[in-house]
Formats: sequence, C-alpha cells, structure tokens
Amino acid sequence: MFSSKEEFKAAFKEQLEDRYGRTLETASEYDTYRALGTLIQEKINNKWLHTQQHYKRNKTKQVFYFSMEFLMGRLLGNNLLNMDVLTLVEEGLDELGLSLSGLEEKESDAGLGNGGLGRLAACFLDSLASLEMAGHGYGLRYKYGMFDQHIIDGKQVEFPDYWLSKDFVWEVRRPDEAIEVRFGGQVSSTRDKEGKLHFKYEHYEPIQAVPYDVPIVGYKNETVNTLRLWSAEPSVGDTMSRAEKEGEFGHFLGHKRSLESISDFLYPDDSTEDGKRLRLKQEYFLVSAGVQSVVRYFEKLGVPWSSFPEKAALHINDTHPALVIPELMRILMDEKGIGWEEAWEITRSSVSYTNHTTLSEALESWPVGLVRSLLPRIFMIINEINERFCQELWSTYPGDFDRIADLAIVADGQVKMAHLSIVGSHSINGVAKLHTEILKHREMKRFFHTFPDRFNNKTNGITHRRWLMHSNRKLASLITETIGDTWIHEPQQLSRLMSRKDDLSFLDQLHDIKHQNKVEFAEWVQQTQGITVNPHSIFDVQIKRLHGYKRQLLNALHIMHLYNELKADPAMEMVPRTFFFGAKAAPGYHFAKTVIQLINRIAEVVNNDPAVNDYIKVVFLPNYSVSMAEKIIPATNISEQISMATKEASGTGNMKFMMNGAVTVGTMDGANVEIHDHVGDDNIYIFGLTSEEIWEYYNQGSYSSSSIYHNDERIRHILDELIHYSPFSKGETEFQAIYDALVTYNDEYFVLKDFPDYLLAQKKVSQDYQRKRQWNLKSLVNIAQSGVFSSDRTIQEYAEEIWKINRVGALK
Ligand code: 26V
Repeated sequence: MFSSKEEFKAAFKEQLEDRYGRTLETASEYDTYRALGTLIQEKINNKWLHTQQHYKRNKTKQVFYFSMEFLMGRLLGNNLLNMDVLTLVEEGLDELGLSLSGLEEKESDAGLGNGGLGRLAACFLDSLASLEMAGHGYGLRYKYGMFDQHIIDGKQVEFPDYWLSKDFVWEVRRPDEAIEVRFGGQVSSTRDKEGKLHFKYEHYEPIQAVPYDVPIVGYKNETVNTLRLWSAEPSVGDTMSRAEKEGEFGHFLGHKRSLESISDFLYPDDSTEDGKRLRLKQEYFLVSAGVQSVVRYFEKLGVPWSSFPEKAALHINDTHPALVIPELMRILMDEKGIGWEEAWEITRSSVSYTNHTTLSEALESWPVGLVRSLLPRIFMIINEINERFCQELWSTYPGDFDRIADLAIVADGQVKMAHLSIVGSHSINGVAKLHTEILKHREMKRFFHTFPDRFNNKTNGITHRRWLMHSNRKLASLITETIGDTWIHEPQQLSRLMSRKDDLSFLDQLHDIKHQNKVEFAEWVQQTQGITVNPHSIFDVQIKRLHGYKRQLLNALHIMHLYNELKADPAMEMVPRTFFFGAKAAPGYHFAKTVIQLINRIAEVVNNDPAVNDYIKVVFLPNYSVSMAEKIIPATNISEQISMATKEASGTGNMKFMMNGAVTVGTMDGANVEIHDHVGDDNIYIFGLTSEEIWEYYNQGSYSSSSIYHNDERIRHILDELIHYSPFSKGETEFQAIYDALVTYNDEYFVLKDFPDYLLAQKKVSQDYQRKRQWNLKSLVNIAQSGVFSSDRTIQEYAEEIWKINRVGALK
C-alpha cells in the first residue's frame, strides 16, 4: 500500500493528473473523489487477483450468496478502513487542503436494496472477507436503485435514483465472462436407444448477462472477495439476426430496450408480493447467470460432480432466488447428463435458505401459467420435484390429503416459492430466536414436522467495522484506549468495558462523545433541513421502512399526546425531546404514505408552535439511506423498536443503535428479545403485548379496539383530532383512513392496545434521562453487550453449521 503520507500524496496527484487530466487547483470535488477511489481500487486489485488465484489453486470451498438486494451504501470510507489507510489518507488529504469526509459525500449510495434484507447481505459480505472466508455475493446491477424520496407538501413523492449517472469507481465490467440466459420458447423431448429422455429447448429468447465485479475488502488482511452484479444486455448474435430478418433498425432498438429492462430497476415494495412478470424475469436472470457461472468455475477444478457440494455452497437470501434449485437441476441433467437422483442429491446438499419474514402477504408465489410460459423447462422440473415430494408425503402420511395439499409446491394454480426452498435445500434458518421458533411451531409447522433437522436459527448481526469503527470513530477510539484493540477482531471482548461501570470519568467521556455526535448531527440537520434542534434534548429516533407492523403510528400518536398535554398544561414539566423519523413507503402502499403525511403534519404543527417547541421537535428526514443512518445512529439516545410482537423477524437497526450506546424502547419482538437477554431489564425499556398474549387474542378473537377508544379519554382525544377539526387535521379528511384502521377495522397491529404501556415506558425514559450517571451506565451496558450482534458471530455460525467452510487463513 502506501508506506508514507508523502508517497500517498504523490500517487494521488499523479492519479488526478494522468487519469483525469486535472491538477489540485483545477479539479472539482468530484474529480478528487474519483481519483482517490480509482487509486485505492488499483491497490485493491493486486490482493483481489491473489485471493482468486489462491482459491482456485487450493480448490477452496466457496459460498455464493444469491440475493436480489445488496444495500451497500458508500464504499470509499469502508475500503480505506479495511485497507488500513484511513488515517494516513485523511491526513495526507488534509495536507493537500482536502477533507476526506467531504470527498466521501461525493460518492452516491449504492442503494440496491429495500431495507433489512439487503443491508444484511452487505454486512455479511464484509464479515466473510474480514474473517478470511471464501464467500461472494451474486446480485443484479440495477440501473435505478431504491427511489429518491422527496417530501412535497408533506407527502412522499418518488424520484428515480439514477445512481450510475456518476461513475461507480469500484466496479469492473467483465464482458468475456458474460453468460446467456434463456426465456420463453418450447421444450420437446426424445428418448435415446437406452430409453433415456433428452430435452430440446428451442425458439427461446436469449439475453446476455454481463458481470460487473465489485471487490469486497477484508479488514486488515489479504482477502478480497467479489460481489458480482449482473447486467442484462442483448445477445449480439441474436440482435444481428433480428436486425437482418426484420430489416428495420427501429425494431432492433425496441427489442434491445426490452431486453435491457430486466436489470433496469429495483422493485421498491417489500411489503406485498404482486406477481409481476418482470420481477420473475429478474429473479431467473440472476439465478441462471449465477448458477451457470458457478458450474463453469466448478468444471475447471476437474473434480467429479459428486463433490460439487464440497466445493460450492449456494445460499438463497429469502425465496427470491429460489429458482437456483430447478436451475441447478436443469444444468446437471440436461447439460451434464446426470440422472435425477444424483442431481437432486447434489442440489439439495448445496443449497441453503434463509427466511426473513412471516408476513403472509410478502410470501412469494407465482401463477403456474406465467412460470410455464416464461420458463418452460424450469416449470417441468418444478413439477417433477413437486410430484416426487408429494409421493414421499403420501407414503409417510397415507391418506392425509389435507396435509399434502398444504405442503405441495404447486397447488391452486400457484408455485409456492417458500415450499420449493424448503424441499430443495438442506438448511432453513430464521433470523432471530423468536422468529425461528415461530417458523418451527407455527408458520412452517408441518414442514418442521417433516424435516426437523433442516431448521435452525441464525440471529442476525451487523458489521461493527462500518457501524462503529467507521461511523463513530470517536467512540471506537475511546474503546480502544480503554480496553485495547482486541475487540476489533473479537467484538465480544467489548464486554470488558463493563469493568468501567463505576468509573465516573469514563462514563463522562461516553457522555461527551454522545453529546459531540449530537451537536454534529444537529448542525447537519440545520444545514440540510433548516430545522434548529437542541442537542441537549433527548434524541429519539425511528428509522426503518414505513410499514403498518413497525408501528411508526404508535410513535406519532405519542407525540400528539405530548402536544395535547403541554397545551392543556403549559406549566407541565417535560424533558425536551427531539423525535426523528426516516422512512420510505412502498409507492403503492397508501396507508403507509398517509402515516408519512401525518408525521409531517405533526412536525409542522409542533415545530411552529412556540408554546411547545422548546420541549418537542419533530424532524422527518427525507430519503433515509445507509449513509444517513451512519450519521444519525451515533447521535441517538433512544432507539425505537416498537413493532407488534411476532411481526419483526429480527431487526438489525436495533443492533446498530445498541452498539452506539443508544437505549432501546421496544417490544418483545425479533432480536429485541435477545438484546433484552443481554442487557437486562434495567438497560432497555420493554413494553407491550408479548407474542403469547397476541396469540391468545387471536385464539379468543377477543380484541376490540373500539372499546379502548371509548374507554380511554386520551386515545379518544387524539383519534378525534384526526377526523374532526384540529391543528392536525386542519379540517381535512386525509387522516380518516388512519382513524378507520384503528377504530373501524379493529386495529390490526394492536396500536391502541399497546399505547398506554408505551406511554409509561416513555415517561420512565424521560425520568431516567435526567439522572446522568445512571443513564450513561445504561449506555455503557448496551455498548459492552453488543459484541454478540456483530455479523462476524453470525457468519461464523453460518460457516460452521450451514456452509461447512473454514477460514482460509493468511493468503500469501
Ligand atoms: C419482500 C418482497 C416481497 C416480494 C416482492 C419483493 C420483495 C422484496 C423484499 C422483500 C423483503 C422482505 C423481507 C425483509 O426485508 N425482511 C427483513 O429482513 C431483515 C434481515 O433479516 C430483518 O431484520 C427484518 O426484521 C425483516 O423484516
């Protein structure tokens, strides 16, 4: 790398001049960002090449993590950190009169994901490389990532995120490794002399999948893995012949456009599955390109097919890439001549599946007609998998029609992707203990009964390199000064901070860092939003997708209640609080959009009322993203994790906040349960119904939100303000839908039921926050106990128990 600052500065200037034709004086900030990025990329390339060679030479088993989403965020800072040149580069730039953080802001966020599932994939890649494990990501190179959210007149408006309009300096296009993916057409079969069936696939539409590789740099080691993003392009031969046949350039261009559209954009809806043809095309495009490239690599190793599972693990991130199963079967049988039984054994032993949601509306199923016409051969294979599976069930549970219909992969004219994923893999995991228990004993109960050994838990994690070392450098330095740096490689060593629990000066230092982070964040809010916030107020933050079950509405109703209280009693004592929200709603999710509108209306009312705005402020931060999360999390006091119990599979934001010393207000849901186990009752504010209580209400059918409305004066007051004339409704009817959901349609997510308990928890927060020492101790305990939520722990578990891979060890 660079042996000194001087060497770096010289190389940097040379890069700027030779590659971009600019000098320090004439370069724009973007030029300097690009020069720095490409310079670092060149340094990475060497390690990248060596890592690949090492894997090949040693025939190392490799993990291929198939995911429709990789929410990478920015890579510059992370790569500098992992290459161990962050400080050197920062100081070098400083001497040249440039600020690293300024340059970092020039990089666009790679927002190729919706939320938790996509960000988890990104954290996993960082951990795999940092643990010196051979694991790569396979995804799509969407031209447009997650939409840009603007708030106009208090409402969400979506704009396309053309993130590639600026060069993505980290990618390397590899046209020579392009792969053909086939859609449509017909399949015919013939029998040879031995009676073996052969399938012929004709009249299909070929599309080229061109890989763009992004290096994934391990922390201070020699490992550089690959995130391979596939982009759709017309197949050259096919377009030439079409142009000739049709003799018309216009047709040719139209055709080219329609092919390329496959990797055009990320579907921005993570709440409902709506069976769009283009989405299925995207899924198969990723899967087919990915599996073919794995097979191509495997064949070069020159080992027998039966050892495929010892050389490759194919992991599917939710059911979106579940077609990996029939695609691998197709290649093994149709292209490599392997018989069904052996192909099935190889496939099942190689594939593993993570489930990320139990929400039935998000479970994927595809109409049979669509799968058959778009993927005729794949459909035949899925049917055969289904037939054989149902036969097996019949011999285990003879006559149990109900069970077989319930478990079938193809039923009611639909292909059920979760069923395909379970039947075709050797491991199925949930993402937090509670979630896995719900899968085993409720949502997938019958499958668990059939395949008990396949189910296991892998509680999610987050990379402490991005989410602590890079985003909160002051805190990371204090930790290292206090307990040394072993925690960096073994994050569970953070628990050694507990030895400082009675050390007042240490607790003060923690407090000071939090305060400085709040001041910096407040400045950013002032500059970007034009809102003045008081850094001495409690920073109370809810940042995540907007969804009914996540209950941003509960938070909003709490603020309305505080407002009402302060208006009724201006002398009321209140600890000042600033409520921050960041949330995108799926474009077609009207209810979620109405909640965004309500939050913005509350902000308008509260922030403009001098009678309250010394005590309460509300800030809706538009266009929440990975890089915004990195700014706000270090400045947070209260982490809102208030989903209705049973609904949030895990949550990972909860872990990021904890690691940065925020205290959680949360329900016993997802990984909150495990956070509570680790920090204990005194260091988390748990409220609300438990999962058991919720099931009890379901069983009894005994929940009545309207009786709560009628009996709780506070709730009635707030809800009436939504529909009658009030500062919040301004006499308009837009919030009627919220009132109806809560009162008329019996409050699907138990918002009203949990409201009183939530209020009590928040009261306690305000009281406790004033006792500075105790509060700092809570913050300390959260940091000290957060090590277990590093994705390094999660990845070690996947590696040992699912993928059966080891650390590769130092590459030389
Ligand atoms: C769902 C769908 C439905 C079909 C159409 C496209 C689409 C795209 C994304 C999704 C994702 C829903 C699943 C998800 O993001 N789950 C979240 O996963 C996190 C990581 O495991 C976990 O922490 C969150 O609790 C869980 O909601």
